[in-house]
Amino acid sequence: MDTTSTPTHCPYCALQCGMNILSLPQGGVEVAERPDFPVNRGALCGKGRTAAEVLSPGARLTSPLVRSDGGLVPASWTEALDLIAERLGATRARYGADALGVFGGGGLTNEKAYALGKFARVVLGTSQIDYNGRFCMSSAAAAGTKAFGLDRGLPFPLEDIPRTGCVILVGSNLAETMPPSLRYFRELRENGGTLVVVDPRRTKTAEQADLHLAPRPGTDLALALGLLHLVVAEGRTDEEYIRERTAGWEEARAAAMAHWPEYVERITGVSVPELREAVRLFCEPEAAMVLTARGPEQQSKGTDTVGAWINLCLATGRAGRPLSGYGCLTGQGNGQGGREHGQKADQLPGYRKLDDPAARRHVAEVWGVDPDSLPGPGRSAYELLDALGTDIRALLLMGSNPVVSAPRAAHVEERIRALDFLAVCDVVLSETAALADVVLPVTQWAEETGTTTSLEGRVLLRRRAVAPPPGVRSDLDVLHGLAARLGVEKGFPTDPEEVFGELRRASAGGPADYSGITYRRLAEENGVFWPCPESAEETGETEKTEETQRGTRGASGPVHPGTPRLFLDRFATEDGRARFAAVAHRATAEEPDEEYPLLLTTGRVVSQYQSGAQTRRVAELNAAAPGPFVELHPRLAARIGASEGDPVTVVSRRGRAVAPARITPDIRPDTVFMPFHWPGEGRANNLTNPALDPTSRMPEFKSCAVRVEVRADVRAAPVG
Ligand SMILES: Nc1nc2c(c(=O)[nH]1)N[C@H]1C(S)=C(S)[C@@H](COP(=O)(O)OP(=O)(O)OC[C@H]3O[C@@H](n4cnc5c(=O)[nH]c(N)nc54)[C@H](O)[C@@H]3O)O[C@H]1N2
Ligand SMILES: Nc1nc2c(c(=O)[nH]1)N[C@H]1C(S)=C(S)[C@@H](COP(=O)(O)OP(=O)(O)OC[C@H]3O[C@@H](n4cnc5c(=O)[nH]c(N)nc54)[C@H](O)[C@@H]3O)O[C@H]1N2
Ligand code: SF4
Ligand SMILES: [Mo]
Repeated sequence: MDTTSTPTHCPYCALQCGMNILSLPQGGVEVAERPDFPVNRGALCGKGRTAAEVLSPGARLTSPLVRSDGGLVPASWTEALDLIAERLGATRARYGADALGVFGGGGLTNEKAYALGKFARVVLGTSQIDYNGRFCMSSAAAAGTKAFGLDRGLPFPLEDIPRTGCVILVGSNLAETMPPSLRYFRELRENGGTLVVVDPRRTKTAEQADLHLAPRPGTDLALALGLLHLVVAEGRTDEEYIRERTAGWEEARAAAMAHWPEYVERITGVSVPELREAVRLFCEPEAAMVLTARGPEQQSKGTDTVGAWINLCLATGRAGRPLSGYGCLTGQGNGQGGREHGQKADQLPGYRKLDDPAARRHVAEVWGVDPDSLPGPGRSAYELLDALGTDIRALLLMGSNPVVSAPRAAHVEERIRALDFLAVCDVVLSETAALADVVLPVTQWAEETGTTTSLEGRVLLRRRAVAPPPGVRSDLDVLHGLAARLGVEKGFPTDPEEVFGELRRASAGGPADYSGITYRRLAEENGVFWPCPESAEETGETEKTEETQRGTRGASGPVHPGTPRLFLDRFATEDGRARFAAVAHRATAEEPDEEYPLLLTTGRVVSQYQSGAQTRRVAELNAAAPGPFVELHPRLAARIGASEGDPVTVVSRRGRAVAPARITPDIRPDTVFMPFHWPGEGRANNLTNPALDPTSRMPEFKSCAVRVEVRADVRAAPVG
């Protein structure tokens, strides 16, 4: 037998790097470069390179598990599915459909996300569904929808970055979170463009910047307003663009004018000369971009904050024009598609709204149900988790590990333990799966076919490359089996291409229209950017790009080429104009005080992924990033008597976490940082604040008030 090579994509982040999976003649699989995929051109980070290790039976689950005498014991699929259906049915009969919760994930393929949303509404009849994407880019999604009428993470492909004049990268550490993407920013600088990084830490990404602004966590809103103030004061606005393509400028302008540079300097800690320099770098070239990631978004004012950064783009004519625009760097493998097809509390497929009667009619027809039978919008992720064991009595969870990743995690863990019944589908025994009554072992990326939508809005085909081990079934199989047991025999196919066919019809005419996308096209074209209606004639939108030339004729007219670049002619609002946000600075939900004098912010390291459920099972990654740590500035360390490696205790109003000190001048002295990838005593989310953004319902992962303590027996001699 020869080695076979299958082109596919990485299981982890939203860059969705192309890779080849080699099936070796002696057995086993290897990840290899796939230089023909244009986004990463063969480059992979350590997580992608080692992803095949999680496929091995030693690392993962291979049998359903059922709780018995307090422990989890192997069971047959029939037993496990029967038990879940029976318990969900009994809970619904006793307490009503809304006592059933469903929690999904942005790592699930489009097909799974779609089927999960449909399962909740059609089979369970519950409104109580949401997913971990709420904790991810929901603030940017809300702000983008308000401003542009449409939320697609990047409204342009990454290949545009090297050709713009300046990029302001706000709260993204992409050198660690999407390493192959760094190439685009290097090329930008080689071409004479500049990079401005806004991060309270001097990260690996900030090291690449021409200018690094290090604001206090949670003050990006004031920072953006201060920059806009200077844009106006220095006469750098684009009045013609503002007149022709926007609405709401007067109010936004007045709000910015109230944010004097000296006032902004006091709030953010970024000096007035630095603010002026950022404005100069952003405004001098002909084109420029602002990109945000979790730093400014994971705040209880994340939506307003992103709105303020969009205002800066709009006031300077830098949105909906070639090589200019605002974009959000989506995080999870299918962070984009996962937010479009119905696993969100308020949503129907195609990015339709659950409370829109026309959307309900359209989707109900595709599903063959009465529109009135569809429940209304439910609760957001944290609110749903907070309600477990009270009005939500049973939960089906697929693709998330909230025991590690949810804010105020000890409380969330307690709520999960208070459930009458928990069923978890996962590839590994995650910390959350370990609490379940039934665990179902499911197939992973390389063992199943499906589509994901990358941070560029590019829909991609992830192909099956290897057979799963015996005993493992796909999430689609699980939903099919449960639906049948709960009386819905049809409508939950197990073939992903069939599910995608239905998703195309359900999304047709919606904001995220996939109806013109087929598996065949995805395989041939290295992905297709949505919106992509069935036929180019339907919209008359044929973009004048190479993609158009490639389009051939389909059954119902010319094939739509897909839409790599959005908003060039008009924004997706009713009148085609972008909307300024009228926003003003406000404090974080929890400002430091005498008892909790410091700010904690949290995030990621290059060698672990999210809750670590997958990457903590890979030896090479664990060797590189073995456990949590607390980053402290040398001045702070000296003041509390901590030396490098000392166990320090971080205390907030929610709880405490213990981890070794990592002392570095690369962080602000008033701020400490912890990565959130680990459970146990170093769990960063013991500390985080579930204060929610009023619009996006995003929790404040990026700032809460803490104090840091060193045990008396390890305390270093006081300095100075
Ligand atoms: N290695 C690795 N890569 C990943 C992931 C992973 O877990 N590990 N997860 C994927 C996912 S789902 C996501 S969402 C992305 C996240 O990708 P990023 O957003 O790049 O990751 P984070 O580390 O959460 O946050 C980025 C930066 O925000 C800074 N920051 C903290 N507080 C503030 C603030 O108040 N303002 C500003 N401006 N910055 C602040 C932090 O110091 C940090 O350097 O990464 C994806 N890629
Ligand atoms: N303090 C702090 N907390 C944070 C953040 C932060 O910056 N700071 N970031 C937040 C963000 S941006 C995110 S996205 C969340 C992510 O946090 P989680 O939602 O916990 O994400 P993962 O760890 O990726 O969990 C995915 C789980 O699904 C499993 N899985 C993978 N693929 C599949 C599949 O196809 N089917 C099924 N059934 N299971 C699968 C994995 O093994 C894993 O157990 O964390 C949030 N939490
Ligand atoms: S950057 Fe993201 S998609 Fe690329 S190899 Fe690493 S984890 Fe995978
Ligand atoms: Mo995320």
